[in-house]
Amino acid sequence: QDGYYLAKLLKSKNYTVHGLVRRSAGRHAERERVFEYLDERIAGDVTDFGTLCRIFEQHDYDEVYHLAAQSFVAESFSDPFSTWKINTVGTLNVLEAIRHFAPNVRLYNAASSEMFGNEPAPQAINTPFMPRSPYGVSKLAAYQLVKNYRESYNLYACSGILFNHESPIRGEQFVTRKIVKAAVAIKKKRQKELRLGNLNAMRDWGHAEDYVQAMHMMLQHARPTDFVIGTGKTYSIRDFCLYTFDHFGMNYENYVTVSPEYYRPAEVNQLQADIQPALFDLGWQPTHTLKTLIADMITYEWNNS
Ligand code: G4F
Repeated sequence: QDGYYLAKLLKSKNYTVHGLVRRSAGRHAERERVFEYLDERIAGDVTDFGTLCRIFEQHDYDEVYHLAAQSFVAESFSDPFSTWKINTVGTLNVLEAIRHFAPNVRLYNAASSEMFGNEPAPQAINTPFMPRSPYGVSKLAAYQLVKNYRESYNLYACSGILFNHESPIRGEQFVTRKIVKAAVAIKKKRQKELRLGNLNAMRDWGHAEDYVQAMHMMLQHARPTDFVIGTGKTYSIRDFCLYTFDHFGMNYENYVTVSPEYYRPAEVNQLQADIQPALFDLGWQPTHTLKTLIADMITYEWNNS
């Protein structure tokens, strides 16, 4: 999702865009679509240090956006080892390869609001980090590595602590796409119910198309600086269901059931970004509200399912 919107943005600014793409046996339409704006696909994997070194040795990049991750929080509880390897060792590989072969590159690292855990909302850049999942821990370690490399080796390396960001092409396991997909399928009489986990968790949801603008702006900033990026608003999963089903004149309570299988061993209860520095120091602001985000997701789903 983020790679797609970022490549689209960079192409609109006349960049040449290369994408590091993991080899995959299958080719399905949605996966292919995300490559639409790439000038070149470079086969590779962030867990493979040798390949990264070779890539940075052979190309003279100006900017690097490190978005590669095992980004599904629930999966990190069932597979913490690969989460750690991809998210933390992967970031270390990128940093080491840049340090040795491309020390003048500007690096953006995708950090996450999951790093805050249950610290009280709103969360800001100086809020303590208390992650509640192997995913959050892996992202926090990567965040600290980026900071450490910036300070130790004078690299232009910074992290965006991004709150949840969604879009029509969000992965289907994430709760927003799952809800939108189900509401459309129910309206089209292809599905009868939707099983979810914790409806009371609250998230600060923005549109990925807005958030890639912030990534780009961070790399144009005079000094490498970490920023919190969100909308500053928070809503529950229940609210998201209510607005989505309401779009079709349906009451979500008639279709949504709570199933313990979707509960996590530990939950992050409420995320809400303090976006003052993003507004005033970075000059970025979101253009979407939760309702326009949901409308965009519904339109796509309705036309493509
Ligand atoms: O959509 P989610 O899976 O996203 P989550 O866990 O907040 O993580 C996302 O945002 C992070 C930024 O804060 C990113 F770093 C991360 O990579 C990812 O993009 O779940 C959102 C909430 C959770 O509280 C979860 O418990 O929805 C709750 N939920 C309730 N029922 C469910 C479900 N989540 C999923 N995926 N599926 C359910 O059925």
